[in-house]
Amino acid sequence: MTELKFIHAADLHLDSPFLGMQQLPAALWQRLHDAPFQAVKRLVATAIEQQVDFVVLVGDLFDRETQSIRAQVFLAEQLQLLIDHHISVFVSYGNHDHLTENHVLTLPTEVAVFSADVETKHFTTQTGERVAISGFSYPQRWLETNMVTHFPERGTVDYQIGLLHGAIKQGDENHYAPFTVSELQATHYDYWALGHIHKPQLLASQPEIVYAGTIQGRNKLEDGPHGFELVSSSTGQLHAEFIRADQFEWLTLNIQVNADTTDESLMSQVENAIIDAKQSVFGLIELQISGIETLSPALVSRLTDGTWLARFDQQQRRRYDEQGAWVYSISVAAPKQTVTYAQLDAKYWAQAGDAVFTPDNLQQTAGRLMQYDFLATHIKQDETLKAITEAAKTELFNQARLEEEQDADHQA
Ligand SMILES: [Mn+2]
Repeated sequence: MTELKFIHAADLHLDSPFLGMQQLPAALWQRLHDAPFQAVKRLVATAIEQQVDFVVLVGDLFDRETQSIRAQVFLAEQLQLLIDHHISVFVSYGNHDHLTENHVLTLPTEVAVFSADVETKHFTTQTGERVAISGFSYPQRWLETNMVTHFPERGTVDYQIGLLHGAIKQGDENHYAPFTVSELQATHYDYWALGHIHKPQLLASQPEIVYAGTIQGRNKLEDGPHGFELVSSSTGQLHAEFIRADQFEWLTLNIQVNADTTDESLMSQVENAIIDAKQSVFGLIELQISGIETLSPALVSRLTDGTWLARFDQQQRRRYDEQGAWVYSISVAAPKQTVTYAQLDAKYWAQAGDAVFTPDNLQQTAGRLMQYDFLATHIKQDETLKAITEAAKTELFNQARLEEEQDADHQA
């Protein structure tokens, strides 16, 4: 018999700006911007339908420290709906929405908000099960202390749950309440509800230590399904079940081109691939094109400079609703052959490439942009350096071929 049932969600990021997606048709962009709000509505509907005891929200409810009135009112209304259905709500704030005086007041008074110090709130289910919920909120954007040591020992309750918005300790820079899995296990709590990492994941199973993930993926790095966890008890143990709530999924479609590919044939090839990949939620697609060394340099240029995609937009603008997908970007896999300059030894060419495309050089080039947390994170990712290196290789390869063609034209 289920004695306890609750929902664990985190990283709602209401008011995410979805920067870089403004090229979407206005109606589609509006749907994307609304997606985190719709996902929260789905969470609330599930909570009511499943008659859960309570909902825990583990940080980053809002995307920024100052939230729009709309986002504040929306969340207050949704939480009020839970309270009206006798579902308790526990909230801890994270690094994106850390405690400031202005937003604590906007939530319904019945919502239990954790303060900057670890505290424990008690709850008794209708069947008499006693639950202790321990957690804290971020007092500022960064929190370098190990907060796990501040969590109390497991009390004499039926279930003890820890709320922690943070990241596993690694390297030198640990700005988000760093912890290790064994530290969490040593508390002997019955469940750890984590926030901060946007990919849903199970870190350990006894007890379950779970990142609910962000409720709606916000960019291509947040691919795969997103939602929240429905946690229920079974023979004294708590088990999380992932429930999808997202409205959009970020996908990559691999497209192999060859010597016969033309602008038009590529459009049909992509449309067919989209139909084959169709799924239950709307797909935001990045095309990953391989085999460009077989294409004419002019077609490669149209793929890399956005010309082809602009033409494809005319087509997808009419069909995106029915197809349930939109191609927002093209990424071209660098050619397997490297550029050969007759006067340059291939070995030195490769060495120069290795010397130029280093994490240090990239960060130096980014300069003041590194001051922004989200950009710094992006720039430091291995994938970013790899993508820039690939793009440069493609560009050089294609430039060399265009030059060859021009030389040939002049000689003719
Ligand atoms: Mn977050």
